[in-house]
Amino acid sequence: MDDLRRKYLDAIAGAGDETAIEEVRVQALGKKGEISLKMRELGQMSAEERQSMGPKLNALKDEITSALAGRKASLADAALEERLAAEWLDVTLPGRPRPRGTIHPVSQVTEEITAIFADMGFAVAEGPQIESDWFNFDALNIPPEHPARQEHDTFFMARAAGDNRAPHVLRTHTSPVQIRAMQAQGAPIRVIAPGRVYRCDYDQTHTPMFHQVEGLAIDRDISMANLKWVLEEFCRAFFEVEGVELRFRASHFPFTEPSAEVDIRCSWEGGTLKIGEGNDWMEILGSGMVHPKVLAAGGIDPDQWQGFAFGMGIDRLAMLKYGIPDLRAFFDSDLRWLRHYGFSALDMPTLHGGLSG
Ligand code: 2NM
Repeated sequence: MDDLRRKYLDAIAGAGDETAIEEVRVQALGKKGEISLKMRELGQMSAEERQSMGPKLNALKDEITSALAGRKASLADAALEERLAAEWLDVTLPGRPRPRGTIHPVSQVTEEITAIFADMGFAVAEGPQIESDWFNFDALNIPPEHPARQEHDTFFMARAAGDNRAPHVLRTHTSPVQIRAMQAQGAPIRVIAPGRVYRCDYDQTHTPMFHQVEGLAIDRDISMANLKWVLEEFCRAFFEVEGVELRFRASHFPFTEPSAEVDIRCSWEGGTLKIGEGNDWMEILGSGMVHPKVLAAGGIDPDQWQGFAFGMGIDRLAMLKYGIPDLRAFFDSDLRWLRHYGFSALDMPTLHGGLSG
């Protein structure tokens, strides 16, 4: 009995992990374990022998059981101590500096516009910034000799010497994205195309790269009335004022017929702009019913379908909404300016959460 006791207590003391402990337990107390077998032999002993051996074996079993549990606990303690020693944190260290960049007003306003039109069922379409002249002009009913081609201040890409095909251009509007969307999806369709556009023009109010968002809705019975509702709903949501009032003025674009420029009622009293009140009007966008030739260029049958389109400048909308006086500062990458006019990366605009936080 003493040999048995020594053997197993030594084995337990020498067990280095849980697997080793379990091995010792099976060897001693498992179904076919050495001590279990001895206890089974009690049945064949004389009553006298049984009376002396029984309690001793039971005591040995208890002692080994508690030695196993004790060893297990001390191994767990040691493991915890080791982790605590390895995984520590100096809470007196200084914090990391907050990131110093912010969301650019153009990005913020693009997200706001996208959220408003998404709520009205418009998907976002994207396309290349380098376009063929067919997508940028011809498809939009601006043939080679049309005066609008000159008015667009187009940047032309270089062709290899001897290549006499018409050069590609930096897109002068995002309309080619809408042509591509018509070709890819067909009708009915409801998309907006926000993005960078380029015109060779640089002064107080123009930068050679700026941002536009254009919208397109085509169905069997879309009318100018739908256009007016969509644009009014947009302005109410974007400028966050209930009483917006729009004025549609007859105009001309090659890609729409009829065409209208849209003004918003505002006041400049005291040098600050207020939208929705006052006696001034400010032009904010262009629009119209998509020209049949433009639908055809998009692969859509103009005898079956009709729709409206509109376009506006994102940079200018950002200046108006957030009181930013100088357009050129948009592209200076001045961190102090960004910290003043920029937005937190954490409050993305949603209609339910308030557009501009
Ligand atoms: C504007 C004004 C009026 C316009 C037209 C199209 C297209 F591709 F569907 F024909 N997209 N955008 C459009 C119409 C743009 O911007 C002042």
